[in-house]
Amino acid sequence: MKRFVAFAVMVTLAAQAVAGIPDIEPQNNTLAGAAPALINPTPWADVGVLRLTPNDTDFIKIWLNAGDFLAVVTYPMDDWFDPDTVIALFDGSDPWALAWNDDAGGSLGSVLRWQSLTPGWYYLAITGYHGFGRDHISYYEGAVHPEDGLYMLVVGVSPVPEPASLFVLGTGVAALLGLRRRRG
Ligand SMILES: [Ca+2]
Ligand SMILES: [Ca+2]
Repeated sequence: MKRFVAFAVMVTLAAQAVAGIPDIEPQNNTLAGAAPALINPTPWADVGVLRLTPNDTDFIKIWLNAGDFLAVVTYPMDDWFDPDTVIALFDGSDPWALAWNDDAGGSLGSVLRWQSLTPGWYYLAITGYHGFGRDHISYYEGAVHPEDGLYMLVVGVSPVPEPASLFVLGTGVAALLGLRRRRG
């Protein structure tokens, strides 16, 4: 049974790794049309190769639990500089971004790290650079930009260890030690 469970977990992980983050066009240009939904038991990470075309934006829906850390990286596949990406995270109701980034690490790619305080669906937006206003939804919906090319998208979600689960772990370790002592 244990062996079967381990096998099932391995198959599931492999399937997720192969599936990757798909490029869904053209309906993902607005927050309302965001696709696909990324929801997995935490911690998880996934990667995809997506294309930005002129005026294109990619919205991706992501589920975050309370306390989850979201990390996002875009890697412009033409020598770190093309396409010049801008990324932002929205909660679905506030037009102002929870977090955003344009250029990171000496490239024109973008990096974002953010912690969720409430569980829910969040919306990641990726578009081409076209001036200022990068912290507002209007920059991403109806964007007008010349960027054209492939970028690698890496998304990772990691949980904060809960005091409750640490307590359970601690109790388990204490029980094991107790068992050992009794046997020894
Ligand atoms: Ca798009
Ligand atoms: Ca950029």
